[in-house]
Amino acid sequence: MGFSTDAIHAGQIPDPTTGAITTPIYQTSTYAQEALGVNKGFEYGRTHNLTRQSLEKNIATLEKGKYGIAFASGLASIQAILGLVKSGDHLVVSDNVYGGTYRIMELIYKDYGLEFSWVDTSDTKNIENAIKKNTKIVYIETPTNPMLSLTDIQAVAKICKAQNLICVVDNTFMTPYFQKPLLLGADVVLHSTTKYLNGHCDVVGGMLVTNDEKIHERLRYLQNAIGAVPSPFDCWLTLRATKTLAVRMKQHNANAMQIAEYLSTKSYAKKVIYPGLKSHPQHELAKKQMSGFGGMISVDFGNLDNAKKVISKLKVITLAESLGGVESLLCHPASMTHASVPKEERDKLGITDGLLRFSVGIEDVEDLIADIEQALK
Ligand code: P1T
Repeated sequence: MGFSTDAIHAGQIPDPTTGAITTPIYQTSTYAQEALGVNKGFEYGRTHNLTRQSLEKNIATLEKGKYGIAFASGLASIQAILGLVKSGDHLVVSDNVYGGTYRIMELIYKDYGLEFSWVDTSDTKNIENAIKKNTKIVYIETPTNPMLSLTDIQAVAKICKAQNLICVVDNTFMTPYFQKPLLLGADVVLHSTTKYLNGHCDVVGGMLVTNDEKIHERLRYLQNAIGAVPSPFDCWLTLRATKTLAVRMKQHNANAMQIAEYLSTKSYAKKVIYPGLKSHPQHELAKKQMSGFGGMISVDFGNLDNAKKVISKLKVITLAESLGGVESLLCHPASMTHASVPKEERDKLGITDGLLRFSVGIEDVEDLIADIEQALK
């Protein structure tokens, strides 16, 4: 089936009682059992929920995976990934990831005996050099948040296969509409469904997708044992949202391309980073492993004062954490999403005080450009 047909139908179960076309919100914490050990396959809300199962099947289908495992947030799904390894194990991770990913690994799980090597995974040699005897996982974000640096998923998956390592790809920025890591050889795809998959800034959620039986079994166990599961209502909202993922992503992409091109002509913008621009150092890789460039643009305005001026003048584009919603948002990574990354690390990565990250929404692009134009003036 085509992407949109799957998005609209996969995992959707007409209600067996009434035939309701929309999967209901099974808002229940438990289920009646006919006798001891006799039930309909549903025992307790943390373990089983049909709205959640529908969402899991839906997103797994879009990612070309067999199994989807839903979580209460993107970070809860990252916690589950860390449950695939144990104290003394080592992970190689992209040096520029979402600040919260850095925080849970370096500032929390390191104290539980996990080791992390933070490397620039845009050069796969750095990954090979960082792999040690106790390495179990290579974890990449591509494009990275917020520098939009790319990693060659196929090349990393090949390294992982050869050395029996688990390759995890955070596909939050691209969504399966533009990038399918499992088809490129990755073992697990990770999402903050808070972002494009839900797309309306009204749900916090996470999802893991895999084709690997054993990894699925362990993740399913962790989902229930840790208990960071999403509510039935949040699953229902996200299930509703994936139906329009294709049309939204096309518009995010078209708007972002136009805005990135517009910003590239403005001298105020010292550096415009967007994988769709020829000036992006990995534009060729972007064309190879992605079928679009997404809705995220990062712009360096030179210094904090300039960045503050832009922030204060924008009217339609709103200053806020998060991304991937229909409304355009603006973020100052150094003080917001990446505040838990030490300043010297941020400086090394290019997350300067003058850097602003645009999550380009699907409003009329003329209005967005007019908003930016009046702010730059
Ligand atoms: O916020 P949460 O749903 O827990 O997802 C965490 C997460 C994971 N991976 C990526 C690439 C992310 O961008 C995020 C969350 N990011 C933001 C809140 C942000 O504004 O960048």
